[in-house]
Amino acid sequence: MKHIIYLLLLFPFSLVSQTVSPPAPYGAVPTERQLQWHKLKYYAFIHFSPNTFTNKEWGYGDESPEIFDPSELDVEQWARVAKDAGMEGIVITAKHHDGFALWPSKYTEHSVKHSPWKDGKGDILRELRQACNKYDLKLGMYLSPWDRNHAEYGTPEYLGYFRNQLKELLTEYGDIYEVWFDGANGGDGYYGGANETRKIDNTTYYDWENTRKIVRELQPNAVMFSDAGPDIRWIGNEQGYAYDPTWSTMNGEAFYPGMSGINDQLQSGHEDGNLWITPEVNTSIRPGWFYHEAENDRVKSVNKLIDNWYHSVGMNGNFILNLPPDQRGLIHDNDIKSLQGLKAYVDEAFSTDYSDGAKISASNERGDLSNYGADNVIDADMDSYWATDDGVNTAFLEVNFGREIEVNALLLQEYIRLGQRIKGFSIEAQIEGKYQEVAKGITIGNRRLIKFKTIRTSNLKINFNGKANPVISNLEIYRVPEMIGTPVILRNKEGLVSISSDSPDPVYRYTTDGSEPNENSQLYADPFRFAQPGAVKAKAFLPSGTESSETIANEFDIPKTKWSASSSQKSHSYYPLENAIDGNPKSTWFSDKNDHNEGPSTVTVDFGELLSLKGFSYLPRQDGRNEANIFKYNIEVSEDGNTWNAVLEEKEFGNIGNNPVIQEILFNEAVTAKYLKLTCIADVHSEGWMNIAELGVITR
Ligand code: FUL
Repeated sequence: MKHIIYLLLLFPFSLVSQTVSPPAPYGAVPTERQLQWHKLKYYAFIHFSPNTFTNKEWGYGDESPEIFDPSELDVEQWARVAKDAGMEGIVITAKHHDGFALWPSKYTEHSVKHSPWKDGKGDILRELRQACNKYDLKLGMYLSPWDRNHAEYGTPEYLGYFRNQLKELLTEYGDIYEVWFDGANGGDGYYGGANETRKIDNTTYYDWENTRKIVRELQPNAVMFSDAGPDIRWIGNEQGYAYDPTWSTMNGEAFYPGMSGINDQLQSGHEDGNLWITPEVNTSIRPGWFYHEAENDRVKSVNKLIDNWYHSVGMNGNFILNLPPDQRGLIHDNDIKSLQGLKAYVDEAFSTDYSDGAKISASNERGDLSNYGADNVIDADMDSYWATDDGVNTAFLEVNFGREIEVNALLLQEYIRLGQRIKGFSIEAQIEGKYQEVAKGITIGNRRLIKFKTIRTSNLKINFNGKANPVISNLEIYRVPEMIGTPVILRNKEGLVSISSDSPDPVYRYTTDGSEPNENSQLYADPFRFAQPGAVKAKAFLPSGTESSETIANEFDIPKTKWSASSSQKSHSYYPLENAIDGNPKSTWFSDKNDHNEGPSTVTVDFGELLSLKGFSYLPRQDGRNEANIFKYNIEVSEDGNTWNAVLEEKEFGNIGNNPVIQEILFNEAVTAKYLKLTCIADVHSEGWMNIAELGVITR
């Protein structure tokens, strides 16, 4: 033993260099096919079907193939637009819920075969394959499991049909990089003329284990998307936003496509989950997934798309952006304009990487060896990485530019072959000789873009806190154009108003007297008390100029300081009742679907004082889904909690399934009440549960 120690002292370097192995993987790690997908960033979704011609979002399944007749269909235009936008592939709705096949499937007559387009001889998927080849784009297939046209839907026979179609898609159209399985199922449909509601058991009906095997066998490199994987997962909203934290890991076995009430978990993933299932962030460039002429003026702005970019590509996800062709069969000019704006921003913002030529050092380098040195994060090689010694889970990188420069954004990438290890990081900049924190976050994963206020500095320090020793493959440093952002004004239960936006750059000026804010209005610093009814109006300004956002106004009624709530149905364990009255539209209360009481469920709010009520307001969940939204309801009020007075009976929130905006309902006459009871007679899918993002009153 003594001899060995002696030898170690004599030849530390040579011995250590032979024994230092790469860090051991931490937790779940990606498969080869997932790693290929992680190399992508941004691709198109195409929603095209009879819905394009009937102006619907969900076709019933009874649409005649005759109506599918695009006048100038040019699939090459789609590919050209996608390529020019910097996209890397296209995923197409080969079959949406209406059951119409965009290819001449052997297994159904409900397809392009019976459409006037190309006299029934056309095949959109074949044309798209060729266009993708021409523009060097990958091709992915969306095949809706729910089929509202098929007579056998709901019976075991349908599964054979579904699988046959899947096989056609996977054998006839070359390499497929992604297969998209949608979990949506609304129940009713045409079903070969039966016109009825058919419920299936999502956990067993599609026999996912064996259905997925078909994809593995026929397209082993394709990743499969669904609400819950197996390869990539839904981000839990259709607005195109991933937030911090976004774990790539999930306890995915417990989830299945179409499972409801799990959006928050899909959004964040599970820290230390046992499977690697990273989110794909999806949204449409328009409000709807299919083209509607009435939405031509509601195409997402360039700023909105930039925001989506930071919250998808920049938040450990890939970005799939829907570009729905119009009735001509072309992507509309307004959509193209926004796409080009995003492309111009990305090209400009990320053109100069200030890590080039900078000096970099680390607080610790694994085995003191250059193969794990800090330099690896700024070489162009994504397979080289900086790592620390085992047990050194807290460490920093220091970047010296050799001169003062302006910076305001960083890209960080973990070497994910070894798992997602970072659980916290912060960025400090040397300002006037002292390090000051300029940004921080929780997760990194494959890619994290973090934007902060523009600063002048010669040195940056990035602190990492790992679950295991940090393993970082890439660091890039940018000075991106500043963004104004749209102010969001919120008031919490205590009556404190906060103003923020998704951009770190702007300052906010506000008024509380109803006047229009301008550059001389009160500058927002910290949350301020506004415990009274009235309007707060705010505008965002870039600190360096007079450029400003539109005015955002939030009309507040009385504060909810004294309120408390109770419900007849238990709360879902993740979503407490307090969420319904906390002033935060993002936090939602869900009742527990499994807690069935006799009769309909109620929520009662105790205002803590007598109020004169002119009406009430209901905001359903704001995450892009509509399960558990209250559809039919009663309102009762009481002064003492014993005697109840029916104010509204058997009312409906019209179209709340499709358009989940705030519902402001006035009573016929003002009533005095200390208590308000909301009874949910039916939720939009009649599943026996409900949600409330925010419940409010109208007193003015
Ligand atoms: C949802 C579908 O119901 C929508 O129609 C759309 O296809 C979207 C991408 O997924 O679940």
